[in-house]
Amino acid sequence: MKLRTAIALAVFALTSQTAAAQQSDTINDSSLTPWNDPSDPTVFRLNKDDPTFPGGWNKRNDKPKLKREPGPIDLQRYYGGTMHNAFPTFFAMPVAFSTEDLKAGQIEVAIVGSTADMNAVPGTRWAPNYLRGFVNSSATYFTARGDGMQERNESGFPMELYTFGSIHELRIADYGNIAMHQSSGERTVEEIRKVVSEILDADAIPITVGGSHDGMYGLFLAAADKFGRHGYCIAHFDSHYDGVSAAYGYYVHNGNGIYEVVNMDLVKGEDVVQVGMTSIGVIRDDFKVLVDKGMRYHYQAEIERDGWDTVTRRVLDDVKDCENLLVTVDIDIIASAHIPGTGGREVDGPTPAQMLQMVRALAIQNNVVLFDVAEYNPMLDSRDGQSALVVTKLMTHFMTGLAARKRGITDPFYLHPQMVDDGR
Ligand SMILES: [Mn+2]
Repeated sequence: MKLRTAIALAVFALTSQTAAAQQSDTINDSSLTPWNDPSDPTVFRLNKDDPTFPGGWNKRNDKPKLKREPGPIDLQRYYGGTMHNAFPTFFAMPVAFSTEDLKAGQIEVAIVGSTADMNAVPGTRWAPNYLRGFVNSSATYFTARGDGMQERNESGFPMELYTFGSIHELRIADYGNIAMHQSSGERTVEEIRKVVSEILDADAIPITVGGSHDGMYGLFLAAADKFGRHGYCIAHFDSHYDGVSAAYGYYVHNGNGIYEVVNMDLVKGEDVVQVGMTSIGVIRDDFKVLVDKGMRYHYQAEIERDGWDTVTRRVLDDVKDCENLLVTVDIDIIASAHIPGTGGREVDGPTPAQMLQMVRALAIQNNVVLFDVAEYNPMLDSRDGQSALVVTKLMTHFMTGLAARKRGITDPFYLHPQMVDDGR
């Protein structure tokens, strides 16, 4: 072969590899959303004469994009002060509406509210907006030293000092809420896939917060569209194993996301680890299907026998070679005395402090590409917002871990020396 031909072939091979990396085969694979198959008689017929069909519920408002340069928008009237004076965005952060806004602001973390609401006890749809108000009242001060993102993030933020890798060091935006379709979990999941993809396309880390756990299939689709089939793994924390094959005939259900993602072959079974289950699983056939495909798991019974610290190390070991890690936390994993505001309460399970350590450790050890805190139901929360406080802390501790990793810290259990020095 002539040298020139060889070079041309090599360049072609490189270019096609790049093209393949940019376009995941999941994007146009209709078998991943089988509920849309028009040739299938079990597909529900919708009323096409309805003037709000098909997109009234999730039609985008283009006004925020008019007459401005792309970038995060700072909504705060005041230079700083108490959070009670702040416009209620997550942590008083600027808002963004598009991939372009996130890119222009070099945003690293975009917090987006999920309003999915398919738990047997409804109410998770109110989670994100309730949390915005709560976050602002629980964190006393904010400071906007100027108009820029960096200034906003540098001070007045509710730090978690454990690592001294403070979340001031991250560029954060509030990406608004993801609409839920009131009659269709499938449509809601499609919208979750779309909005979360906008964040991933900006190479930012989405923190999805609030909604019921059926939303996780939308996260899994978005992650596959970005990182490719088998391109990521999942750490799933939950009192329930969410791997049931029985979902009353529906593809989208808040107890079957793990079963779906493995059986749709988006993620390999061996790339899934489940932690904290207290209930059904081991005796079921669908559990055996997942385990046969390599899924790893740590029941609450194992935690009771061996202790939280030991099991935490096992979990970190399970995912240590994972290139892109998606972490999803159903807050019902935490013992219900600490977290009344969720629809699937279990009395046993870790304390908030133990879960905070876990999410911080994962954020330090792994390249976490998406962090999900699901199943917060403010309608069930105590009046003082006990559960909202735990959800807020899960977010801040995760971001503290990210900040520590950004500083080059690699020990997942790193604690700042001054924080563990007893003063002698
Ligand atoms: Mn769950």
